[in-house]
Amino acid sequence: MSEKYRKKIYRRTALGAAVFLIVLALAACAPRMNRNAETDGSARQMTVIGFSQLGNESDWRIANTESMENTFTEEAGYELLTDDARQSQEKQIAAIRNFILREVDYIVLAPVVVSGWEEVLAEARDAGVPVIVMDRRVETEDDSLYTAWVGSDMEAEGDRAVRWLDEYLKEQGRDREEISIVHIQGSLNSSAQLGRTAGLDRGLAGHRNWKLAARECGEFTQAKAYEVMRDILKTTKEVDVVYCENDNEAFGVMQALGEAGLTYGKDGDVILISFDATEAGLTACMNGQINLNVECNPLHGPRVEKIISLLEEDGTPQKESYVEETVFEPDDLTEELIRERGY
Ligand code: GZL
Repeated sequence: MSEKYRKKIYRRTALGAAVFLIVLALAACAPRMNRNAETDGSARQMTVIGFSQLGNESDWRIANTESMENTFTEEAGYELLTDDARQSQEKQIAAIRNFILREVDYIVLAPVVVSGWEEVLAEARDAGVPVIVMDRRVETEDDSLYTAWVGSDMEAEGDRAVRWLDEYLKEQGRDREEISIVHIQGSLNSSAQLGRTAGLDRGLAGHRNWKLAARECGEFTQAKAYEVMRDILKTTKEVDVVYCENDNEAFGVMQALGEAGLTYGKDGDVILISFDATEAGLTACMNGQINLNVECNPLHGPRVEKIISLLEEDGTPQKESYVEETVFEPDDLTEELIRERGY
């Protein structure tokens, strides 16, 4: 081999090695597409979940996010990408598109409102990314746009509250007197608000003596519920019942009622009904500040994982899975029971 040719071979080999090292360095900086988690030297295939969470507006929502984070851990073989949309559907849609680009294995969506999802869900379906809808519902003509839904029957929750109020007023001998009801709604056009409102509306339609004194949106938050209840009480103090669509709204309503000199709960002037049955909500109920707390269970992490595990084994999950739920009155509750419930 001539000296000239040997040098040529040497130069090419050195150049090739240099290019290889540069590519290696660039790959190390590339976004994480590698799905293998190195643990004790063995590579393991990770399942990547893109989770579009609607916000962190309430104790319920925080418990729901924690349930997902506690379930989809690296130890369990998952990479969980959580996006908090802060109540914005636009942000949720952008997050879903980002998850598609990142080629996640599954998308979990907690939708802030029921409508406006067709286009982005079709993009996910066409990209071959299964979407599991969790908690609130999406309304769509084409149910091929999502693989499965798991959550609560919000209309049934509303009906349970109305049935309880009917029986409670009968026990109190007040089933013939005019009952003035203030309704503090959750985030409008969310399936939670639509369902719980539908339950109350059926109650109002079925009881001629029940009158709707006011209906305002409390956005599932304590601050907004306090604000709207305070303003309602400036126009009337003739309030027999306040129907709050979640615990955080109930806390705001309590503050406004107290400031207006009205008592509430088990031995108070005003009957207080709430939804969620969070730890703080049940504690208030146990203390007699809330007359009825309707359970809405946020611990969907394990329920979503069951769906994903089935899909991983090429199984077909149930299209819709409803969570079994109950209601709580003050005498049903102890600190131990509340502690054991996990949220
Ligand atoms: C209900 C859930 C609602 C809760 C609120 O499933 O979507 O949203 O009732 C939460 O506390 O903000």
